[in-house]
Amino acid sequence: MDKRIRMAGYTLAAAAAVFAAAQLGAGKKLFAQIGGGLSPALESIIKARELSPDDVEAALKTFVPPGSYDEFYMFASGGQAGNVEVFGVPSMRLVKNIPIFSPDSWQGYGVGDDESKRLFAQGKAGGMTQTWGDVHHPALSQTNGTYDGQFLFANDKANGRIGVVDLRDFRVKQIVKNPLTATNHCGAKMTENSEYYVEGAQFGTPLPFTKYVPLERYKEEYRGLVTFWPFNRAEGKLEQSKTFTIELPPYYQDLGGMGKKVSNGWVFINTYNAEMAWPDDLKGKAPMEIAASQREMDFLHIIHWKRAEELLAKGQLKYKTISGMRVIPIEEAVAKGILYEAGEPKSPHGSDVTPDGSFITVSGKLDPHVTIFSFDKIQKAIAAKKYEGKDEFGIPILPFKDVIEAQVEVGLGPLHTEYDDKGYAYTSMFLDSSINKWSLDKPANGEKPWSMIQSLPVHYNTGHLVVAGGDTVKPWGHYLVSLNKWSLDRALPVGPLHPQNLQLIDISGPQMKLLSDTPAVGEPHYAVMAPAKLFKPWKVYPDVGYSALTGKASATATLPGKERVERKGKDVHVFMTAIRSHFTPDRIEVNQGDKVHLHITNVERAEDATHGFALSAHNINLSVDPGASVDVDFTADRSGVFPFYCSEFCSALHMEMMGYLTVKK
Ligand code: CUK
Ligand code: CUA
Repeated sequence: MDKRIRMAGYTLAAAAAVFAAAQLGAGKKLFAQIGGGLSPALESIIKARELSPDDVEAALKTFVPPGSYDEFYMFASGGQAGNVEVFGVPSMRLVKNIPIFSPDSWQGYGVGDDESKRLFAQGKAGGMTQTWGDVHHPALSQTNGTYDGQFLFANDKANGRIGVVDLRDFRVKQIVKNPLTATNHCGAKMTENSEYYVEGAQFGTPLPFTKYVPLERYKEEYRGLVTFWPFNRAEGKLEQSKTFTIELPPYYQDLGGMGKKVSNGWVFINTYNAEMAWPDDLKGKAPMEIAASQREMDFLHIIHWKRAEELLAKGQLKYKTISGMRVIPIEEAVAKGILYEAGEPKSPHGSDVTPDGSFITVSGKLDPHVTIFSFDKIQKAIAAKKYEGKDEFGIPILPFKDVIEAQVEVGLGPLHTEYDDKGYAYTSMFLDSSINKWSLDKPANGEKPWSMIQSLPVHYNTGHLVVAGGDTVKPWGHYLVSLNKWSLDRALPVGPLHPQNLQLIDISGPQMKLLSDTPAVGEPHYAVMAPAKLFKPWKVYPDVGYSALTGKASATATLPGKERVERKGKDVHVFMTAIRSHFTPDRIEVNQGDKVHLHITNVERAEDATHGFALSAHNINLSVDPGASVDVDFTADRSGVFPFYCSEFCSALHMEMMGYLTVKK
């Protein structure tokens, strides 16, 4: 595009931009001498960089002056990188990586410390330690249907796991593995007061998946599921022993929308592969992408989890115990009015409940519409027992025409929908590469309900999108980020694997406006965004000797003056302190074959006083944050001389912050 042509409409917009900048208090010097026009300095920058009025406006809207903070946090999935990345919005600056399923040596996570060893052990899948995960859906804890800034949850699709992050220190505290299912997906959402984390399976397997059953028995013996994990907020833990699971047909459970307000107590889970196809291409079976897309309609699962919870508490719900999990069979869920279905157009993906809880937007990858289900109509059909039949598992199917409110033709490849604070919905269009805005029942600007408003091209292959608070009862709106897969020509080329592209869009006005591109790493499936003021992270740990994993005083913390080495047979315990710029003790001598236990406490109270502990040739690096106490165990299996040193440049004498581990043969 020729930016010079766009310069034509410049003057008016520039004046507006200058005004906006003055309001922001930004660009103090550049704007100092304007009286109705632009300063020559500003004009020359705009010319030299060939900026259009839109560019200037976008720059001013996203600029966060040095020393100032962003207005929102965004927690974006890192996909196959196994982490969650934290961005400030609107600047889109990366402020933190939260490693969950994959190691991060900077933060001393997954490289030797006992804490991550314990977490990785909790997260064994099929008995094997996994050192990566595929994070799709971050979720924030909620109070009364809105984010409370306390906890973050993330699923690992590849291994059917969930990680729990405490947002006081932005560290993962728990990884749980669902022993029934190999994979998960819709485990994305929290119930209104974080009573449960809701995890849906993705691919059908026998229950448990560790039992061999040939694929020929797919329909008979493979199953899907949804597991409700109670969240103990005081402990910051999901409670595996108190979970309940509802067995589901072996359709592939995809995304789930949590009921809100009027629909609180319900969850609406998409499925695809109602065909129950299974693969065997060498034997001439149709490939899955064809076999699983035969039917015009799939099934939306409509689940009354609140009733299941109540009946379970009263002992009125039958369940089987499989792998230590309480599993409610399909027949029982149907008999007790917990499980219903409704048809939904071809290969659906997103299922998103409106802020008032009245409607559920479902979009099919192979259908050009978004379909809006009415919770009220669903309730009426259930009350009247008005079914259009049952599926092969005996689950009643509500008549499609009776339970939908509207269908909006949005275009090709609609995936996910979020909502703003003004009565509009935004749907990501994978095939069209756009974000499409459409009206709900009561749009603030008085447009026709259920109608298309605007389509904004994005670059490219958008998957999810996120609006600030867009899946809560009270969205903040203002910003939307389109989470695109591969940036192609949008950033400096870096080889055949392209960076992802997060595009920030201003949705505060009647028309959406693209503000910026941010290349990122790892596939950004979903993200959640919330005002910065909700979060109260610690600056240092509350006490000296704090264990980040347990959230309590560490039993092995070392206070200054109490440093020592204790030997018990082959076990050598080293109680060490770290303070600028010294480790005490700084000499550790052991015999080959000894088991070494280091207990390192950072006794600093200053904010900028993290010490690293890097031990040569042992695959160990720790991050010992102010107040934290960290343990690491290893066997001194080779003789030699191994320097250890502080791996954070913590002071002028940081280079001297070192010591030796010597291992005698
Ligand atoms: S999914 Cu990735 S774009 Cu796993 Cu939520 Cu839709
Ligand atoms: Cu401590 Cu460098």
